[in-house]
Amino acid sequence: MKTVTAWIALGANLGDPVAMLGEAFDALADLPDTRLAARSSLYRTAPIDAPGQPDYYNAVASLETALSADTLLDALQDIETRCGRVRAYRNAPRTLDLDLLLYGDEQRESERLTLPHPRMHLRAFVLAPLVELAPALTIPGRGAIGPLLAACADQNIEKLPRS
Ligand code: A4P
Ligand code: MG
Repeated sequence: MKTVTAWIALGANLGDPVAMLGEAFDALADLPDTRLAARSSLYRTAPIDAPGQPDYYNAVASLETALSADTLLDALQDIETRCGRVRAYRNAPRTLDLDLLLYGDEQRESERLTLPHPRMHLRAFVLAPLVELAPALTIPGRGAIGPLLAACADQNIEKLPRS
């Protein structure tokens, strides 16, 4: 079976975010034709572009998957819905947000799916857990993640000990 490495961002800032991210990792591990290859530590992060919201908890996962990018996005949205996500408005606080960061080295742009994720290279809450798991990773069209993370030094994030 031909597989692709996909990277997923997990985020939550309502309810019990730590429990929610644990459930989300379990749901990713249960996806069909997919192996959960790695999961990062959790990070407690100050909200970006979402003033006044509670802190977020963020993490990333890497998958080896035989699903297409579109089918994978459908599956991520299914998990969000099962975990109680209501799409109120853009950047609304959320029980669970799952974004598809990278699907191999694919680059494409549409309203439904833009790859790489269009804001991932600007966000310490994505880049720090990626550096933890894959320090040599590059983002197609954007460059190496180490220097990109260094450019986000003003963003407040705290790595939590693994439980
Ligand atoms: N979409 C297009 N490309 C993608 C992709 N690569 N991955 C479309 C996932 N979805 C993609 O997303 C809106 C639409 O984007 C989807 O219908 C999909 O078809 P959404 O998840 O429903 O809405 P959203 O999460 O509110 O929007 P978005 O664009 O994902 O928001 P952001 O930019 O990800 O920001 N601060 C901290 N500290 N931590 C966070 O996790 N998250 C956000 C959300 C803001 N501030 C944050 C955090
Ligand atoms: Mg999202």
